[in-house]
Amino acid sequence: MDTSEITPENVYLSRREFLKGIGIASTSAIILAACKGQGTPVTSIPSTPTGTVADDGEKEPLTSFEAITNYNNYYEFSTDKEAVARLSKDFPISPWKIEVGGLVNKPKTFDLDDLNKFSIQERVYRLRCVEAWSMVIPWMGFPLAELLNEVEPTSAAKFVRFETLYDPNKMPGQNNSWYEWPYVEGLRLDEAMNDLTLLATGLYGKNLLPQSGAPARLVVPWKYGFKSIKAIVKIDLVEEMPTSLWMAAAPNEYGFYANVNPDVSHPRWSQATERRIGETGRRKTLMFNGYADEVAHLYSGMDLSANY
Ligand SMILES: Nc1nc2c(c(=O)[nH]1)N[C@H]1C(S)=C(S)[C@@H](COP(=O)(O)O)O[C@H]1N2
Ligand SMILES: [Mo]
Repeated sequence: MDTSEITPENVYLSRREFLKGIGIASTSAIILAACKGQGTPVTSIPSTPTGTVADDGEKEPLTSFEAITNYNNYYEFSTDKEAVARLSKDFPISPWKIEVGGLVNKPKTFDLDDLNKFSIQERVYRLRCVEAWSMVIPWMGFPLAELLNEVEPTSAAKFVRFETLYDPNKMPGQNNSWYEWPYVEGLRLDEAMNDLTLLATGLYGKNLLPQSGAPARLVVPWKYGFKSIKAIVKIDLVEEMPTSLWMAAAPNEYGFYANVNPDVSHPRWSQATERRIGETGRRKTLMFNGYADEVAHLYSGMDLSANY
């Protein structure tokens, strides 16, 4: 992850153009069902994507489908955000299996049919990359807790470890020996069980495209985007804190918790503000990316200034 996160203007397509593109009038009703606390989640289940995410009375428009699917961090394909869509176009996402095991009573391998049995909700979340840009994305998915409850973690399980597919023939970026592949991420079990934590299978009402982490990726909206691991093939319940790919690559820059925090700078840049893709100017970064009401209790007693 470098500092060159300037978004070229051509990435931006207005919502109006997007809606025209998929044949929905731009005057379509905005459906905001449940909005708790400071902002999000907006846990409505509309038939068409919702228009905005509420934030202290301010409306934050959805990032366009074009931008969400053409400006991607996915190092298995490229470190060039605008090349990922093209390079991942033919990545095979079916059949697929996610092996869930470790410290559980009922280990299970989920195929795509199994994943589709969970009831899919829409969740509009901010995504805040550690590089200081952000988007608002209408995800489709289900709480990870539902899947974890099905396998029954034992009392010894303290963390959840996630792994992306390892296949350098299909993911050419994995030939880059700067990183220890496969991509690995982790959460504390209570973080993984929080209702905000999603296993996402779609966005804008459609199945995920390869560049967005198809067929299933994690979404942890109060943490920097790198925690939201794509193309998951393995989920293990473990006792020890997992070492993520980014912790291994640059331990002085990327920690395990990676909670969005405007007061803790990255060693090479400030995290106080962010560039919202599709907008000019910058927005103030919010503590826990605006989800403090939902998750701050998970960290009571922790020194957040050391929590990068
Ligand atoms: N497997 C894998 N997952 C990943 C990444 C990656 O390179 N490989 N990049 C992360 C980073 S840094 C971010 S910001 C988000 C970007 O998600 P998006 O491309 O859908 O916006 O995915 C995260 N998940
Ligand atoms: Mo990121």
